[in-house]
Amino acid sequence: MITRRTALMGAAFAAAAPHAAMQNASAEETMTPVGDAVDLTAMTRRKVKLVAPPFVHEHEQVATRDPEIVEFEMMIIEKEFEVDDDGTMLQGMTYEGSIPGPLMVVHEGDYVELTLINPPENMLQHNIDFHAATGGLGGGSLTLVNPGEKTVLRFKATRPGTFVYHCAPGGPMIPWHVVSGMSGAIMILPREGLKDDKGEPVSYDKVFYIGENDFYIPRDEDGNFMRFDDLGSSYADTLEIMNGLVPSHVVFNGRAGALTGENALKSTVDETILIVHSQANRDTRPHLIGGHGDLVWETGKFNNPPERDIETWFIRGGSAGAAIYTFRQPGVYAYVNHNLIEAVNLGATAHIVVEGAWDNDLMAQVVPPTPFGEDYTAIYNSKRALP
Ligand SMILES: [Cu+2]
Repeated sequence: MITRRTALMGAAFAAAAPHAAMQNASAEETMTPVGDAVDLTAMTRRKVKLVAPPFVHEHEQVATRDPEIVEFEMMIIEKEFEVDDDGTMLQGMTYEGSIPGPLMVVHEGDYVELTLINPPENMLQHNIDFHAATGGLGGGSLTLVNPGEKTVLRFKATRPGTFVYHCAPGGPMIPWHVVSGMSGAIMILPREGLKDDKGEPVSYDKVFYIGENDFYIPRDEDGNFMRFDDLGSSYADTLEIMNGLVPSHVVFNGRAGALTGENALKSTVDETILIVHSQANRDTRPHLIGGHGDLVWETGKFNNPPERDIETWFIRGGSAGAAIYTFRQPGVYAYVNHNLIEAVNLGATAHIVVEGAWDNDLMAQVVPPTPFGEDYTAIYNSKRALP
């Protein structure tokens, strides 16, 4: 449960002394629900070290073990990020120092046991709300940690799918922490692995984890992006831009260009990729230019059969979706948010460089661009004439 004081904390933060207000409410003031003890001593425990996006820690697709307690550790890091090639800086908040936070993978029936650490160097109170978890604000009410505190949350992974997790410390802190980078995703696989639309098993060779963010960086009177000394001093101006609902940046994995050029993702013809795409705050519409979603769990929930042959899929703000695609042609594929203004002008583009042999049956250039010799003038003028 969240006390009145905790709930009001966000409002208090809007006042003049932001960080003092943020650090006043201690985790002790939240009421911890206590039920009958659960004996999990017979269960196997396994520690998993998280890997920074766009990659993911090693995992089985089909579970060969009985359900177990999977232990993760995440440290909350407040730090400044460069979000584009122009040197625009964001006062960011992160799980594990990356935007998005790392992708966690377990199987249905496993227990997730997370140690969440808020180092004393941080300025603010944080927590974690797992959309995959049941009760207690997704764990948010049991994980509120001040700088210098840590906590351990356990929840049972009962629903298979890809789900967002994000910080939700109360009031206006919630959207601010989320649009400052504090979100990530967890994938709960069915124990028997993924199934296609007909219920047949499918597997993937690799996972790419794309976390999309909308950033709201204020501009000064000259129109230049502002840079702030710390989180506290960035809050008021950032809130004003946030409330206008027009992001300054829409990016994959923390910055424009995080997954393009030298940072492009790599694959090969015949390789099957699972793309997990999360957006904790705002709707988006992934599209693989020159390819498709062979199988798409648009809502990310594996108990529902996937859709086939999708051109563009929709990720609702506050959710994570999953798509499987096997590359058939080599080349550089752009994976974009198909609001093309957001993709091209605001940053939401990734590249996947695919090696392999070109298949002329699927596509061929029959005539390369050539100057035309014939006189099309009469035809052109007739088509151009006003109706
Ligand atoms: Cu936070």
